[in-house]
Amino acid sequence: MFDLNGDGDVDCEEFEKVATLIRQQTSIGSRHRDHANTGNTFKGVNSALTTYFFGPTLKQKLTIEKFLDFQKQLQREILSLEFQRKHPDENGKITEPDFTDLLLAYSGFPEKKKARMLKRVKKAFRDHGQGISREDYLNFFHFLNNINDVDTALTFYHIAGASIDELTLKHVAKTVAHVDLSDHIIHVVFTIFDENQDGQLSNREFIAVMKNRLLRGLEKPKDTGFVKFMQSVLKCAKDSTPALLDI
Ligand SMILES: [Ca+2]
Ligand SMILES: [Ca+2]
Repeated sequence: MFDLNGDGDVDCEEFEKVATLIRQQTSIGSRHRDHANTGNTFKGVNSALTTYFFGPTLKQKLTIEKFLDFQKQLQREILSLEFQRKHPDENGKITEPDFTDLLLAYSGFPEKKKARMLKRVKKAFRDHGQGISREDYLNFFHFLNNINDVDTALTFYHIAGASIDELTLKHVAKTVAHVDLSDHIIHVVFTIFDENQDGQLSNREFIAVMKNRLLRGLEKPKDTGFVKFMQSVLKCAKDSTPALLDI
């Protein structure tokens, strides 16, 4: 989309053209445009980003590899910030209830339902909580990033009549998302989502919810994927370096 002259890379001019166009057409974009009078937040982040993508003189080209690498780093960074906000202990772990809180943040559940889930987790791990490490956390969200493939795989399990117990989830994570989830984090996830306590997760109990979580509450139909991405950059920048906004 950005490569206007079709040479396989994106240069700064191409990037600016498309970014401007998107800003004019979307609701999030216009909200930032309206900020222009009061400080123009968007432009500040944008210039930091263009310098990163195209170098200090803006002469470099942006390759697909560089962009994908940036996206991967950005995702890790945002997740790490979320994790850090829960104040990990001296072993670098957060509590099971804190993990639950992070996971349910964008679920769109009614407060009552969230409270019920949190209560279940608090009760289950009150005396023998092992905590959740940053690696566990990143692994789990890597798994969630592949939730659509996981959904497809689980559908096949349904057709075969098999149940989605803890072992099945572990197996699907490994084969579909290529990630090793620890037994503990799987157990915590089951404690959170197994509403009817039958030891199995139905699609309604888990997958549908996690697809929402992935969207981070940004699922407004008018906004494109790029704006979601820019919104994440903005959130990331705002959370990490307030000074960046003053550029
Ligand atoms: Ca180009
Ligand atoms: Ca169940």
